[in-house]
Amino acid sequence: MSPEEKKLFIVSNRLPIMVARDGDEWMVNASSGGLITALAPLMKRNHGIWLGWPGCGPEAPVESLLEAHSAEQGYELRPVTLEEEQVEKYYRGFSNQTIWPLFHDLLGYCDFNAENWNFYNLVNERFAASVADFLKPDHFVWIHDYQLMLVAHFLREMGIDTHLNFFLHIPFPSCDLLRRLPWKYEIIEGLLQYDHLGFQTAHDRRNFVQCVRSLIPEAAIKGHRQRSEIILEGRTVKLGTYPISIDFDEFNSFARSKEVADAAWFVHENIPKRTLLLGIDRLDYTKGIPERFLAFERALEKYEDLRKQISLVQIAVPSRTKVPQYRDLKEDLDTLAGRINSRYSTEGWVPIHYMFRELNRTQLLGYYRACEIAFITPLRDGMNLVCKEYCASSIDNNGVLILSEFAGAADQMAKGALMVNPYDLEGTADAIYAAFIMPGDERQKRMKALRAEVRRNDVQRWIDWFLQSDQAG
Ligand code: GDG
Repeated sequence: MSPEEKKLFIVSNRLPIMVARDGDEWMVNASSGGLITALAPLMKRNHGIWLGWPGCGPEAPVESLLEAHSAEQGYELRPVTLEEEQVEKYYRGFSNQTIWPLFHDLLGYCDFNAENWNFYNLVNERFAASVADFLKPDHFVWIHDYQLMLVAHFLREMGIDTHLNFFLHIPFPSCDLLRRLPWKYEIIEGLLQYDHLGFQTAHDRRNFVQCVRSLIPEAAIKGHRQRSEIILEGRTVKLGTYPISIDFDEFNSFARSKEVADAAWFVHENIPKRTLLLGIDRLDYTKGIPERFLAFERALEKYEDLRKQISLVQIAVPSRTKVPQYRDLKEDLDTLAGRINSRYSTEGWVPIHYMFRELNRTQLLGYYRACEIAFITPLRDGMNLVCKEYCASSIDNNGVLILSEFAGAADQMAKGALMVNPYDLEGTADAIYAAFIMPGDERQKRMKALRAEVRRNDVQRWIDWFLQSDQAG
């Protein structure tokens, strides 16, 4: 049976919904985020199963809530409920305070805590047990992301030899960085229990191969241009590069709707006669928001003709608010935006419009359409879907994209975007000015190239690549 004929069985830390208590009642709320945005359309078509944490513990009547929601969504949602201590140590602890910063090259943020590691194992084992409960022979099992790197290991321990696929949404670090992790062998050996590993970029895949070469010298490595294979103890693990993307057509057509046009008009009506520079990110230290504010400040300092002519609109979506480093970042940004605004604001002009909130989809596309320049400068990012969504929504081909060279998307977008090193404030300030003065025909040429790239390599292509590579050879 080919992967296309099978039923998709997606496993991820979070379900695409959250169950939460509202007074005496339990509510199901749809969530947002890169993975959900990418997979939901396919799951609906395929009537698949999605297994993950619904955001609550075993006290919620989760089965009945999800049954109703599954019928609505068009695919089955299966919960792995977690106790608060598990969420604290597996998710906020090991996943988000060890793996997340380490894999984004930010060693200084890492907390290497043995108890959190134990909980990471325990919860991965629970996920594996739930997969085993629902697994059928016609399933194509596709496990996602850094929270669940050990699920295959525990399934193998249970004697399950089903073909297992994994996709890593975040970068894979260099060997020098991974070596700092006290549990590096367990992570690498655990990942090698999958049959097929997908990475966002060739760079991530090469980093993984280097780690295997250095830590497991008995592994044989065969290299291809797009793929590699690792042969160990008689098993072959396929490695591929699959840059994730978006549903181009969906953004392209929704961006033309009257409601989005109205939302875009509203944005400019409130900040009239300015060129708008847009940043939209989860509030996360990997996204380079303080550096972005400083580069913007440097641009105002260096290029006087930008003053009163340009404003930075930064939407910071609340994220991981219980992790101390995220709360600190929020405070730092509040101070920084306040300092820059007090330094430069004049009557009728505020340099930084900074909002700590989530937008609905119409507002999100309204901002994409209204803002003349997208300013997307992560210090490190697995891919970054916001930059692709901005291009797909730029229906008049008039937007300019400033993009960090450390986003996974840089490989595909470098030809049309103005590429920057977010640590280089001077160079980034110059890119802001270059975007501001860019002639219309050059904007059009660049944005057409970017839109063609995102249209060609859309999310369906990503899924096809992954499924077909799994089938090939
Ligand atoms: C991880 C990796 C990788 C954002 N603000 C709002 C909103 N969003 C949506 C965007 C986009 C998604 O959230 C963010 O995706 P990103 O890719 O930019 O970033 P992460 O959340 O860090 O995602 C990343 C991704 O996984 C996929 O593999 O690209 O590198 O870190 O879709 O539209 N949506 C709504 N309101 C907002 O205010 N509705």
